[in-house]
Amino acid sequence: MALTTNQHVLKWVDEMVALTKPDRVVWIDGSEEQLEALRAEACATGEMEKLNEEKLPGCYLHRSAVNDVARVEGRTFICTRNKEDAGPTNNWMDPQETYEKLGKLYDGAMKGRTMYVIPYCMAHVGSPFAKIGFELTDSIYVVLSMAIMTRIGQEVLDFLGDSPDFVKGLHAKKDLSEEDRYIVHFPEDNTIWSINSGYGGNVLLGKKCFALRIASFQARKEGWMAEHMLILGIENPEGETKYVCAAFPSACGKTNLAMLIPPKKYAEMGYKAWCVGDDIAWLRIGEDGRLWAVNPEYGFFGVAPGTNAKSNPNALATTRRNTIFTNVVHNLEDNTIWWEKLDKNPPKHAVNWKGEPWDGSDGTPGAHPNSRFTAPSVNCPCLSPEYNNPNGVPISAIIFGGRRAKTAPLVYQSRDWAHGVFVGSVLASETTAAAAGAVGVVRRDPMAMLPFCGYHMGDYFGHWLEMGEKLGDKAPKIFHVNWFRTDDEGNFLWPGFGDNMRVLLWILARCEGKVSARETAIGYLPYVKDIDIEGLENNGREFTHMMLDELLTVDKALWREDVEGIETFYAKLGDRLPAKLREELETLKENLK
Ligand code: OXD
Ligand code: MN
Repeated sequence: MALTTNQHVLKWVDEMVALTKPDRVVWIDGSEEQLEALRAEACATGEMEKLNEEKLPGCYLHRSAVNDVARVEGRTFICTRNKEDAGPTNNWMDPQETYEKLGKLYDGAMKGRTMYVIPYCMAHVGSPFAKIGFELTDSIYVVLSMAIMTRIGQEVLDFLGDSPDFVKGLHAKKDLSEEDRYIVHFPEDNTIWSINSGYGGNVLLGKKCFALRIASFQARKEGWMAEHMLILGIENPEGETKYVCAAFPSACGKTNLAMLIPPKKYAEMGYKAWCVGDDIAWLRIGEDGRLWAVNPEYGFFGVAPGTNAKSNPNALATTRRNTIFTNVVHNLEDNTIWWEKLDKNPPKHAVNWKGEPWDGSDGTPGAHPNSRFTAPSVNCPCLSPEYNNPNGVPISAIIFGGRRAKTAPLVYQSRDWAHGVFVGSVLASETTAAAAGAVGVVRRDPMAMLPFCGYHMGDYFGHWLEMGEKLGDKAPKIFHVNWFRTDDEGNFLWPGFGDNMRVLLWILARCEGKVSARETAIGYLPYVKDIDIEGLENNGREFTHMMLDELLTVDKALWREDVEGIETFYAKLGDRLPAKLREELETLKENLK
């Protein structure tokens, strides 16, 4: 039975039912009874397996199809009426043609199946940031995952009332055909269509599809920002907390930074770190003129392999209850789970991510490298007390970061907001052995939004510049960090992890005007004396001022090479690239002479 009388919702659901022809339609009210019945049903059909209730209470294992294990950027489209509006960094298809073409694929796609109607809210129900979406899906895994990742159910419908302002998401698993797999966005119609996938990033439509691609488009129209950023609070011994947002391309330790554990020395002094979000930030200018951020999500969809008691104890603790694991190893000895680098004891009697018997002896990984946990935010031991504040948290600094072996120093500050937008716009990271293809290739990923910006990147940079003008002197300061500089043997020069806090403290001191800096060709760099290295070790050796000095050098020849890459990237954006950013590039070139 429909749970709303909203005619806009009912009419659209009817149309989608007529198209996909499910046997049954079930509205998700968000109650524990309903979710528990769905868990039982998923276990009965083999879609999920219940794990050891004592060791992992409320936890389940799911395996996706082996041809369906990651986001598919090549099959992801932005369908704006005018092709130019999607820009050169997005795949584009004509909206009308796409509705027709995909309409044929959806026709009868849910025959013999159940359609679940999930009302969900990104950000806190009732808050100024809140945006409502519906996902129609034929997958119980999606329903249960959305129930972790977003706020769902009756309260969302009550908040929506009769409004037509909601995002319409349609997902059908169909037959998981790779050739007919599509993740398409119609930003001008607030619509998302996903078909032939069951993998989280393609089918949990509240996340990348809505909270980044559609929301970035809405944000430009409405004067706010939807960014691929973590939100972290640092509390000092006096009990004052300052917040930063940070954008990193994938494989740069974003979740680790979001859940940072202060080094012992700082913890003893009374410093604390608080996680507000690990992936997405929605930012608005508050009544006080400052920039405020919320995490619109309700859970974490994190990469499992590499998560362990040393790399990220908070993330590990977050996954110990009410979590869905996807494509990890099933340890049959005690009905628990395992993944590479969880510990040094792979189970002897286990099933790998493909569902095959596995004991690790053939050298193949047991968990898929992109295997995931879907865990409720409330589980996180360092979750910020402000996480549930509907007004969000005020942002002091925005940090961009990439993986650069040589070029970028440990940290630098932009000269002003426009220069900071330039720094974000040319954000780049070098490929690692974790991904297929050559290692060390520089990939430009502006603001870490390359696969997630729902419109033309040039216009997106323009929107950033406008936000800076509105914020004026209340704008957060913008920084760039690089935890990944290496020596000539490829060893990391900086210990990273919790010790990144030492760099964050310099950043916050800069925001408060408490520390000076030296001006260089690329921006402001710290004086060596201003980053605390007391008690710091790297690779078992004492960390010295000389090492820090090396991390804070700017090699102009390398930067001149980088400028060539920037020019190629900017050329791609054509005349929608704001003139201001071209000027910033000219200034950099001049400074590097
Ligand atoms: C993610 C991603 O899964 O950025 O968060 O790819
Ligand atoms: Mn992400």
